[in-house]
Amino acid sequence: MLNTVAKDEAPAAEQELTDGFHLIIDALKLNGVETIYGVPGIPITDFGRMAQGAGIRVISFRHEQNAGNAAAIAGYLTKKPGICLTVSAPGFLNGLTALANATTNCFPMILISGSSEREIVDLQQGDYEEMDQLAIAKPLCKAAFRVLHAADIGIGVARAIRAAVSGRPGGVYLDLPAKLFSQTMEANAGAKSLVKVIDAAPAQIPAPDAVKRALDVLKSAKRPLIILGKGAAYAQADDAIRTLIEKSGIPFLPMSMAKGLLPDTHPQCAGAARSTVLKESDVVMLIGARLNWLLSHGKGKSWGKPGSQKFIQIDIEPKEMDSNIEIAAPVVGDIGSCVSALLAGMGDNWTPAPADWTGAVKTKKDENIAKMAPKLMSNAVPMDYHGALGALRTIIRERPDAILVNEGANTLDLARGVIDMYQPRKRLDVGTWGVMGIGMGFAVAAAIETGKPVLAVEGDSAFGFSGMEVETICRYNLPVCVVVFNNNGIYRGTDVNPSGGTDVATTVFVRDARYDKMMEAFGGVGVNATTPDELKRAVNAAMDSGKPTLINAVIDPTAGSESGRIGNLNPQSVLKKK
Ligand code: OXT
Ligand code: ADP
Ligand code: MG
Repeated sequence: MLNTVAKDEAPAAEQELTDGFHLIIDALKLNGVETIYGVPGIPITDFGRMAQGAGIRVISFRHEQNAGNAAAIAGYLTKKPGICLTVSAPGFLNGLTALANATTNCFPMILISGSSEREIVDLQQGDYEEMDQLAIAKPLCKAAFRVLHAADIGIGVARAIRAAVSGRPGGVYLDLPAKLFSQTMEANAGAKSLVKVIDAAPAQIPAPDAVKRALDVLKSAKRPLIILGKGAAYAQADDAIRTLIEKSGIPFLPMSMAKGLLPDTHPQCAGAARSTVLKESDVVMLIGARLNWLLSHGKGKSWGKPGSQKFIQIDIEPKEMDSNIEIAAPVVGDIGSCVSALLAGMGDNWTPAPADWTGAVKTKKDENIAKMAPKLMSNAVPMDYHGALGALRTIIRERPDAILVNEGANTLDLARGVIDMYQPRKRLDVGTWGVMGIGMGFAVAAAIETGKPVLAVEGDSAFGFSGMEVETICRYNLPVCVVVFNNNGIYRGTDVNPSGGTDVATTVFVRDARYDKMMEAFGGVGVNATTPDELKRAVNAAMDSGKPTLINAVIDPTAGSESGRIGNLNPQSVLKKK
């Protein structure tokens, strides 16, 4: 509240006033917002200061995309919308990639941007950072709102929160024109205009006949499979999901960010028998996972013969059903409610999955694990991916509550297979879009939201997209250890310019760069690691000390493959190569 007095409007007693700045802060605090991720500047510099003064933690980044990614993953980790705050036009656009990525991944976040004067923007008269931000944000997020009057701030914030977390979570844009911040209104009326959102993400109970249909399909299965996606991890229904898996005895395949929902070392985990279970299962139950490209759209050579597999899908979004193939048993609702209903319907005499099927899955999985084991012992110098990842795998086994952030191509795909996860929501990665640049934003928010140590395993290219945020990590003294897998480039460091010209190849970086020096520049710890043993010691020291650390892990530049494990998605020219 303001102490300012509006003398003209105070007839008898002086009126106490509030303004847009205070109302926005009060509305956010009323709804439990504790942290804002952003970049200051016109017109939100004072807002950031005042929010900090009012006890909200305001984390300033070097680039809005990283702040946006931080907000998005904060939303995923907490089930509350993460808040990103940016300036107008260019700052807004920088945050927009993260907002779109959050929406694509079903992470709840709110991008709040200051904007220029409506009257000038709408007449296109060339205001400072002029842009019709609301119109631009709309197609890229779940909902977009603009607040023009101080009296509507409470409703505007409430609508943004509800839109972000209810139903399928996603990104929401909230446009706050500069004039709004200094608009005043009578303080009591202002306080009354605020809205505390009750039951922001209401339970969505599945229809009983949908549950029965799903159980009937499941009962008929000879080779059932459960696929757990990041929606299942997000739902925080960990105990119910574990009970469902164990009671049914069905092998489960975790999608990348669902790894650890049940430990990867769980006897029913089929992560190491992926191809086999996708191809040979006859009933597949999807829990919070979409049949998108990451599951080859549920058809084609990764799957069984057309018509040989039936799908049950649990999802909060009805439109997801039949998106790619026919879903025999759609179960629409929130995962906690759906899984509980399935468990209740299974009763006490459920027959577990047939032993010949679970045995076959186990055999394949043991085979693949045995095949990988010797590679993880590799002490080759320079390190290959498996040698380096073998060291990191041990560290996560010994520190299962650490959060693993992972991006890159080979660095991503190989780490996903090698590093077992043991606890839910501990693996954060490039998600549905395979987007590079999430690394440091995710790492900062993971440390802040959970207070746990963070290990960010980054390809050298991937790291470059958000690398400047090592300063942010040092500034807030966060327990983040970044390991840059430095193979001198994108996929490999050995490509040559096909023209024979003096420019290096398009995928190649400065040879033998020392990324560790970047962390040292800001007072953190930098280490150059050339062997798995050095790498392991440096990561353990970082995790023990909690000091911001960057380890430049020197990786054989010839070791990677084009696009990691998704090289098949690269279009090929049919013409003869020049
Ligand atoms: O069953 P089979 O026999 O098939 O075996 C499977 C498992 O059963 C088995 N497995 C195991 N065996 C033993 N033990 C264990 N524990 C185990 N676990 C599993 O292993 C195999 C493989 O299992 P997996 O991995 O589960 O299965 P698979 O077949 O790979 O799964 C398919 C997918 C599609 C689900 C999976 O591959 C996946 O999730 N992929 C995600 C890929 C992805 O998103 N990649 C990132 C994008 S690549 C590219 O676009 C890049 N760019 C362009 C760019 C991007 N992305 N963004 C922006 C903003 N701008 C540009 C760039 C610039 S990557 C990139 C940088 C790359 O360079 P870096 O330097 O950063 O990285 P390096 O490559 O390291 O140099
Ligand atoms: P993955 O990439 O791990 O396969 P996706 O992002 O494709 O996962 O799918 C997540 C799915 O989970 C989305 O379809 C989303 O609607 C759904 N989802 C998210 N939260 C919930 C929830 N609480 N209850 C039910 N479904 C949810
Ligand atoms: Mg690389």
